[in-house]
Amino acid sequence: MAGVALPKPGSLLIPDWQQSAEGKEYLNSILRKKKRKHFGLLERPVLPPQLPADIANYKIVVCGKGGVGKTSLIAKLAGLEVPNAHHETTGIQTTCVHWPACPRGSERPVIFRLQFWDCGETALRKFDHILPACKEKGDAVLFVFSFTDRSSFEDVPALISRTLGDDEDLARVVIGTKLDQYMHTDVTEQDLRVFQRTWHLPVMRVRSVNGPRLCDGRSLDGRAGLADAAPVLNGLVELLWHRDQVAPWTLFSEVNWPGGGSTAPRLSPRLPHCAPATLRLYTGPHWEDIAWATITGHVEASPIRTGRGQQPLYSDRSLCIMTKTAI
Ligand SMILES: Nc1nc2c(ncn2[C@@H]2O[C@H](COP(=O)(O)OP(=O)(O)OP(=O)(O)O)[C@@H](O)[C@H]2O)c(=O)[nH]1
Ligand SMILES: [Mg+2]
Repeated sequence: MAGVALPKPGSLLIPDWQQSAEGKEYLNSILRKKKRKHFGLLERPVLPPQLPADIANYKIVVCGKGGVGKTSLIAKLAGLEVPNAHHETTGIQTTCVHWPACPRGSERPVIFRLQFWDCGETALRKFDHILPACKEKGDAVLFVFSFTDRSSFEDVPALISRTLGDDEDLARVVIGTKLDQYMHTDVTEQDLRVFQRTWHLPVMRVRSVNGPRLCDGRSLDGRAGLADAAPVLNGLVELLWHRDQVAPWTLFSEVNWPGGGSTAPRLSPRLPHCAPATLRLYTGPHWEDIAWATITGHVEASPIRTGRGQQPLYSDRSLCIMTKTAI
């Protein structure tokens, strides 16, 4: 299980940005009448024109022993009602969570669109096709254990080996649930320190319990729920951002482009033999994916495809061309 260089919390994304005046405006896009808004697969938050944002999509697989609290964790992050009783998740259940955050040095916040794939253990055991389907184009796997069930914690290394091969490049994150059940805790902080020293994996802790309700006594208070979920969501998106934006890229070449502008220059760099690859260019605070291409030593990266419509995209800087072998 390879260890990855982890970002220091707050080193890539502005900590507590959601509590700033600007951050609160972006948070409003995922709230409606004080409740959390829920988005279907094809929906996204609607932002007024004065609040520009990029959208970054990630697929996150959630696995762990039956009853540890996978479904409850996702419900808590999505602002849904956390189930009081255990109902086994049969098959795969997907849930979309949107979370705005702001990279350091950037004027443009990012809406992280996290698509969680919750797979029950029985289904995984019963049907061989479920795990590959979950991992396909996945970005991270959350390995969930419960603080009240020591065997679920001790099984985490084996669970990781069962789920991912050494060559699979999804981020690995360990999450301990039921932190509120401290009277019944079976896993100590010392256990977690030893685990982290041994495996070099990020470990998060959660308590997936319903927060306060609105005056109607029924609906969950969306803003209070967001405050509860913020530490986990911020930790998760910073890891994903690091993995996506910083870690795997190697500098291939740099192009001097003094004028900048809204149309990109023609680039036809010679690439090393690493086909297929993604080209990526650095334009100040952002990385832009500019092309997917099957490369046989040569790639045309023009016209450059970006996710930002017609706006001028590039500042007066040189372009760094980064390559990444496709996963
Ligand atoms: N107090 C407390 N209870 C929790 C927490 N997380 C989960 N639970 C409870 O644990 C039980 C099982 O939670 P689920 O989320 O259904 O577990 P699961 O991992 O999805 O289970 P499977 O779908 O069978 O794999 C439920 O009764 C939850 O209410 C937590 O953080 N604190
Ligand atoms: Mg479940």
